[in-house]
Amino acid sequence: MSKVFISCALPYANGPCHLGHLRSTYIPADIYARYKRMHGEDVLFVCATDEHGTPIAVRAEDEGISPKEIVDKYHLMIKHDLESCAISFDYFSRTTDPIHYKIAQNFFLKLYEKGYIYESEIKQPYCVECKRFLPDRYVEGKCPQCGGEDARGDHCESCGRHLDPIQLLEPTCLICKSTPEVRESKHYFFKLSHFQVDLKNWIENNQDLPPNVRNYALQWLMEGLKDWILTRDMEWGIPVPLKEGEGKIIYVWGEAFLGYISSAAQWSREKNLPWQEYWNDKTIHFIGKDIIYHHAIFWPALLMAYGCKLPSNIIAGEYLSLEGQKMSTSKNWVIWTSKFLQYFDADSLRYYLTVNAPLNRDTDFSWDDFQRRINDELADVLGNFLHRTFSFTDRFFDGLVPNPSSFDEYDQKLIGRIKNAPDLVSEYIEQFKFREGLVEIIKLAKFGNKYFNDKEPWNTVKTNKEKAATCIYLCNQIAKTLAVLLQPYIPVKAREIMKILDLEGEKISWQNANEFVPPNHEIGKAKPLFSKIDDDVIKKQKEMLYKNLEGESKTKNIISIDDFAKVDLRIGKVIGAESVKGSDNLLKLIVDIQDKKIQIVAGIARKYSPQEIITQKVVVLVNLKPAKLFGIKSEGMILATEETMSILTSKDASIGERIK
Ligand code: B3M
Ligand code: ZN
Repeated sequence: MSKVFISCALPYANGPCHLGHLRSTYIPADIYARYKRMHGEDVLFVCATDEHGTPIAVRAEDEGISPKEIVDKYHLMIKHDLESCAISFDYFSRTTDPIHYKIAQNFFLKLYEKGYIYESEIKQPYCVECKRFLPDRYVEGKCPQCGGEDARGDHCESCGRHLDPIQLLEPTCLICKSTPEVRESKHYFFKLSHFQVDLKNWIENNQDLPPNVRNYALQWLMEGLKDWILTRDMEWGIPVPLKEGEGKIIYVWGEAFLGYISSAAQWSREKNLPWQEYWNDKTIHFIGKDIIYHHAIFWPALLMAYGCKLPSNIIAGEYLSLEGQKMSTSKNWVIWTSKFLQYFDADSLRYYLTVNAPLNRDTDFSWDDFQRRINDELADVLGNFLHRTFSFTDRFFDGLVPNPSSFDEYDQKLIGRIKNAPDLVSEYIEQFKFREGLVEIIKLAKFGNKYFNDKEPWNTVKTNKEKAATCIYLCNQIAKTLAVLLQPYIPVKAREIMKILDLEGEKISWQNANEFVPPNHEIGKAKPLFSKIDDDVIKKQKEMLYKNLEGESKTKNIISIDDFAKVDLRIGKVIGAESVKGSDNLLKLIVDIQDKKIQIVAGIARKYSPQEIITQKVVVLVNLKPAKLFGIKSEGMILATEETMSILTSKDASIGERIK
């Protein structure tokens, strides 16, 4: 049995999974893995969360928690998201697993020993305030190439170029905003340039590589490869396994790839089977197109350096936009998987994201188009065909697949379509043309519907029952073929169809998708499999999505530090409190702010009684224009949250202290 190692790009454990991830990487890989298994190949399908890197470390610092807390949370979330979409990994691990550390460190050591990793003293931004070097995202500034404002130490958002952090113009430390100085630091470099010729040969001779991967890779090779810095001065990461490298960690892209192997190694340990056999037979990486460089250049070079077999293929899914606009998690212009699955099932998502466009083309998720395809294709074509076939079998043939009589030319044509279908779809899937394969399956269902209409079994059942029997016999055969061929695409629904056909227990393989169910085989009752999506459901989704954008523009209402300086906030102590007659909301307070005592009417009575608020230290806005509430003068404002009306307090601050 031939073996195949299939991997998906490792999602960073700093956010949940969204539809873009699923479309470019996870759904296509899963279709492929499921298909291969059904085709009788021995599959090892792995992934893991990528848990290092500066975005995670920076975020942890921002939130005042440890990176581990962040990755623990998102590892579980991502795992859950992918499981909910029926992504059938054999193993899903994490790059913080001790096995991964060991494998990554051994890999580094071996390259070092072989002379492919060397040391070099380089200039790096260093923050004197924070007393540390500032790798990658820890330093921000203007891009030296395009002048873009939001460049990071390693990357410019505006022009997409890879940057050297000391080239940044007007650099500032992301954490304390001070200007870093340039200091020397010793780092480890990978001799990528050494592999220029070998890589070029590999890419040129690998006819299987899809054009997008090939063309990008060749373009970079033409520009000439430079050595890669493989270490960072920071804590969060895998320590460099050398005495002289103490305090340094391996750059996230220098170890994340090993996640494919460490995940497989854990699988091996549990199953007591060697993952290497899979890797050496055939390895296919599924990735998003933004990391073609890493997978087509950097990773193969690392493998060459180590002396390991190179991947057989790299499949790079292109981007998904949302309602015609680029997806953006920071702008909340995104659909999260878990949110989507609150309203729709995973198979409808798998269907839509596959049928929508070929994988090697950018495409758009639009709610209207989603509704149209589900309603027209899944419900009207597929669902309708199956439903009428099963109900007819039940109603007129006691739930038994009828005995056919002779086949006419039309029947023969239909039989031909069924017999051809598995090979046809197979050919597409083998070429990673998942959409084309799915379209073929839907075409078969469409053909089935037309056949059913043309044969009019509702008439012949009364006039010529043999004819009706032949028609329904063949329709059940189409149903079976559809159920098998749909397994890789919409596994949950496909299994439900199998269940109605009472074929669940059988060994279903791709090859027997076109074997006929024998006459008199009893099937179950029809039940609605694909329901239509109502207009208001879609309307509601669109409203929710566009509301995200409004929220975004609200928080974008930036004020300057000078604007903020106008706001005089102080710590005050409540020294008098009473209810306001005729109001359930208001309390009349006297607040001591040290240089004077002021009277404030505060809308917090539903939350606090006068007894509860008295003697509390609160945050007071003291330079608010005085106003009258319920006829009582109010000279300031107590800060409290909007919904839960919790007052902001401070235990340690002294009365009268200014807040800046
Ligand atoms: N963690 C995610 C990305 O850049 C990155 C993939 C690693 S694959 C070894 O899409
Ligand atoms: Zn700093």
